[in-house]
Amino acid sequence: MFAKVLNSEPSCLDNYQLLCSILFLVVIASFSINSDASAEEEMDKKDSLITIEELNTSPSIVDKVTSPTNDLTVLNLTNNKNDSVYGQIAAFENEVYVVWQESVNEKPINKDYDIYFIKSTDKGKTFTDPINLSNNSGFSEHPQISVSNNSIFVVWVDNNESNNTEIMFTRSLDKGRSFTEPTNLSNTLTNSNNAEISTFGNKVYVVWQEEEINNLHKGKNKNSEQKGDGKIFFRASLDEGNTFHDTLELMNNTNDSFPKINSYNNYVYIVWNSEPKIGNKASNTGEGLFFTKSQDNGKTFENITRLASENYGEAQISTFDKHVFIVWGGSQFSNLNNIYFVNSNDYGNSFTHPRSLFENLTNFKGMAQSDLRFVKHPSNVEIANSDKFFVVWEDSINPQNEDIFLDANVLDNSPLGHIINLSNNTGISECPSIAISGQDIFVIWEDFTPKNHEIFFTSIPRNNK
Ligand SMILES: [Ca+2]
Ligand SMILES: [Ca+2]
Ligand SMILES: [Ca+2]
Ligand SMILES: [Ca+2]
Repeated sequence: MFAKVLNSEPSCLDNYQLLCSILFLVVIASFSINSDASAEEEMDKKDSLITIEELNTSPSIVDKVTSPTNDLTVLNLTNNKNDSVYGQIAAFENEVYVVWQESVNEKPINKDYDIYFIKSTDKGKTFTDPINLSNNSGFSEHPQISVSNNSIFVVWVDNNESNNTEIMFTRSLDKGRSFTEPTNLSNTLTNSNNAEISTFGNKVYVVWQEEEINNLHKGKNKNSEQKGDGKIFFRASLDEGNTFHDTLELMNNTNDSFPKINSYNNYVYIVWNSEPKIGNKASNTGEGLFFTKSQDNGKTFENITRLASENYGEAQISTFDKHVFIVWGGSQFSNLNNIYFVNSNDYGNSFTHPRSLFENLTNFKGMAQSDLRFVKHPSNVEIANSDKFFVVWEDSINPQNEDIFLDANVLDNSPLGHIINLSNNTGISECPSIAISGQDIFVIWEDFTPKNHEIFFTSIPRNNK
């Protein structure tokens, strides 16, 4: 689509454009899980929520940023000549689930991509052969995955059914052994993209961006980059994705939005950015980072609040019990040199003002910003939580290399340090996704070090003593 690439750093979008010579909207990987089992565990541990103070009192992070990496085992999950991109990960108990988007042929012409799924039953030591979830001739892209007990839910964007993009949905009720025929959740005449999914118990929630300009309009304005209004759409299922309620429109007049969603008990939380529109600088009330929540399983949503009006990017949201954590770095629209966050301890009724993760840390330790050399232009921030929140992101090492970092500040008494370079290789490593189950942290990302996009995987014990 018509993304403005203001950021010269490689990003998911940039590399993909280079490779495929096509334009499209990027969905940055995101997800987090809330299983019932972990929820109960989380209730017990709610008072151990990571706090700002805890973040500030870390020992030196600079010294520990790279050294532990050599101890990590990194698996190439795809290891083929096809274009393997946009991986997403979820975990439940000993099982690890991964979805990604891959070209059917070595040369990804004609946008012939499908959505693939693999699983591990041994905490990521071994994985099954892939299942093709989309298996159509359309451009199947940007999968998202969520898990609740034995049920796995996947959405992606596909243009197979019509001349615009739709949000496709499939589920597995048998731990990924089989999946249902995909169904069309959006079913609109306009482009439906940037989908995200959240699951809690037997409830399934999907949010996406709907775009006014569709392919019919494009026929009249070929090569036009003018965009119409965007909208934030939402659908809920209360029966494990068997049926979905009608679509709700949460906000209109948005622009280049990447809505994110998470849920806990009856609460549903949604956050999204809305970028400035060209020629519409006079009024900026529609720009920023926005939030709304539902207390009734997505039946109704409360007033929209603006969490940030500057230094905002593509956000991610995570929650457990009464705690809501929203974090963001830069995006292809905004080049931030920090990671920002807000948090709520009252079910999203009120949030802190935006704070920056590393500036606070720097000031506390008296470090110069230049010492934090691994925090240049963090982007594609992802978050997951169990009783605490874990953040991964990509950042630039040099113009030819990006790496994946994990804020492991919450690794209790761990010798691993506090910020870990997970990829630590020579090529572009990007688009991380993170999941937590029990004492294990699982991270995947897209890596071009093999001179071909592959999905890389690693796991880290939370308490590596
Ligand atoms: Ca590949
Ligand atoms: Ca396809
Ligand atoms: Ca559509
Ligand atoms: Ca790298």
